[in-house]
Amino acid sequence: MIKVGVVGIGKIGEDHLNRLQNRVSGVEVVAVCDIVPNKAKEALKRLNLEHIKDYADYKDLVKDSEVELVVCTANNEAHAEIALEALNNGKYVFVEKPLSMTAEECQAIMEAEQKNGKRMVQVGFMRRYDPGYQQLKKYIVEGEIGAPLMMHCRHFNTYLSQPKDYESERAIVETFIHEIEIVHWLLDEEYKNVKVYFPKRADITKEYSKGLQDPQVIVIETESGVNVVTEVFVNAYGYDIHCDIVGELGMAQLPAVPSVTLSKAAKRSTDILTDWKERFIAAYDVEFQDIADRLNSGRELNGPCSWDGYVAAVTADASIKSQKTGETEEIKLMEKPEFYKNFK
Ligand code: ISE
Repeated sequence: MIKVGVVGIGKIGEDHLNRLQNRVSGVEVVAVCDIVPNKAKEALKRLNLEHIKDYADYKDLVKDSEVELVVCTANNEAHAEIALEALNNGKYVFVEKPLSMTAEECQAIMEAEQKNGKRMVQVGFMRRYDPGYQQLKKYIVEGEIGAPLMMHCRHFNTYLSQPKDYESERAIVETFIHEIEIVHWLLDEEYKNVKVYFPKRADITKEYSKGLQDPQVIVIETESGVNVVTEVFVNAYGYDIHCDIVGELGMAQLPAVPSVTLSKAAKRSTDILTDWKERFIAAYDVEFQDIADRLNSGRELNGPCSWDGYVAAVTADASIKSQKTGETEEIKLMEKPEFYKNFK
């Protein structure tokens, strides 16, 4: 039984707490912590988990000798600090995406992990555990569509579902970061450069206080020359995720979320999700179950690792630079440490 401490009990933190305690087997949440007084307490009450220890300071949670795995769902800016504290105390750590806000912090996390001599970090990029993306990966690996040549992704969030101070950079670091990671995993090759285009701005952006550019079109070129075009639109008609891969022999497309067809008033329609949390709920369950099973049986973690978090951070930085310069920006990675070379 793996003993878990959850740091950060916001929306996704409470979700993970519930998932770990009620849906994943072989884990037990023994402690929680939130920087906002009473926030964790209220969540524990809602979930009927008042017996769980509630720390005011995450450092005390990390030091708790019962805690073996720290689940970090605090705000993005705090990820690196919490991950480092966990690693320096020899604890496994699951960090929600992004691993951290800067590539330098990701490097520090990798260094601290390596000092432990084994894989200790998993990043919450849950899409790898979604059956649709797994099928896409299988088709690529088995050569079903031949060598991939180009990709078209869409990451659409529901109209006005983001806070009014949402910024163009956040659309990269919080939203597009998923495509950065999943495409890197699907194609299994490094990126060369990125260019961000600003198409005609949606009128609704007038309501955003920090000059949000929405939508954005981002083009990544990989080392072998695959072109990956992603449309990011955080004020779209619903939560809609697309991923099409065109290869030399065929095309593979991520399926839409199944929904009953309603025929009425001489029309046929199907629903589109509106809340992103519903789209990958099952993928999160599978990811945490995999972590629990591996740790309980002494096997190594094998999901998105800190190197993947670093690649995502460098690519996000280059994308943000391109937003500002309007130019194609290079994606320059450090030499991959030996330690990470065998991880897929
Ligand atoms: C959000 O910030 C996330 O983290 C979700 O994983 C993503 O699907 C969503 O589109 C983002 O806005």
